[in-house]
Amino acid sequence: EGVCPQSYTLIKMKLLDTSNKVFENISSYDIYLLAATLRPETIYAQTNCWVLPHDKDGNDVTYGCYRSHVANELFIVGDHAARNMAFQGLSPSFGVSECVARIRGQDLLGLRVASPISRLGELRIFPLLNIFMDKGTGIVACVPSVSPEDHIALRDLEAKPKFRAKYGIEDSWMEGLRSDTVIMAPYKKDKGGDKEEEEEKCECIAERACEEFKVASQNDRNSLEMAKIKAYKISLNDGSMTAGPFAGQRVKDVKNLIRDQFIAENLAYDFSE
Ligand code: A2H
Repeated sequence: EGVCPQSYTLIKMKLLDTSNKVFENISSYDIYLLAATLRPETIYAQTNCWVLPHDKDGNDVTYGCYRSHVANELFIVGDHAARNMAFQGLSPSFGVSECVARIRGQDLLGLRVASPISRLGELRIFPLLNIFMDKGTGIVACVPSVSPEDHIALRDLEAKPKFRAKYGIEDSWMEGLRSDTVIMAPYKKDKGGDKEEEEEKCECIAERACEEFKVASQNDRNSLEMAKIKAYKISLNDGSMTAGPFAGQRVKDVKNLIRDQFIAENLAYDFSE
């Protein structure tokens, strides 16, 4: 961090529910949430969007509503991202970011966004407590079939009615979310004592990795880290696409083509920090 630049893709998601009075001063704008991802090719299987409602001490977290490079358009992002975006063509003028309103992460929970890349098309915003506001945009696209962090956070939310209630997430919003898949890869797991390996084709890579490393909740940070490394490697190096126009092709070969296509279609932006 700091030394080595990170290259993200920002996925553009239009906010659909803006009737709440927290949006009253900006309701004439088209408002987009931007999620930062290293794996744009997985977004076909995005199931929801994550924001941070409060920090570790329970203090409210806020996002800025920043004017974009296009008239009448706002981007909801963390302030750290907004500063960098102003130098990357994503603000009204070079180096200048203009925040027209602030919105609490908490006030975004449960709202719907359009995610035209995802198979679901319309998604809800859910809380994730492991978001860093100084990384990416502070908004994350949830792809539970590929990302162990996303899988386990979604499962925690599903399994804990009190947790859901605390953030106003309705039970019916959780239905069927985890079944969407996008990458198939051979999953090899050590059988235990001997060196023999079991190999199977797998489309639920994140779930398998969480099982293998016995990740019980999103608070199991050590085992989750191992699951993340394994799932990341397998899905990228050995995976093939099962969704989208490049279905059947190797992830490695088409990853950048898919990203470039999203950018050409104005569904995503390049972003580095
Ligand atoms: B990735 P790195 Cl399918 N705080 O996107 C916490 N996590 C964040 C974040 C933030 N502020 N901003 C982005 N991220 C997540 C997809 C994905 C991702 C898949 C598999 C692995 C994976 C869907 N979620 O990341 O610290 C985003 O999740 C594994 C590392 O900059 C982003 O890519 O290396 C990744 O972490 C960026 O992490």
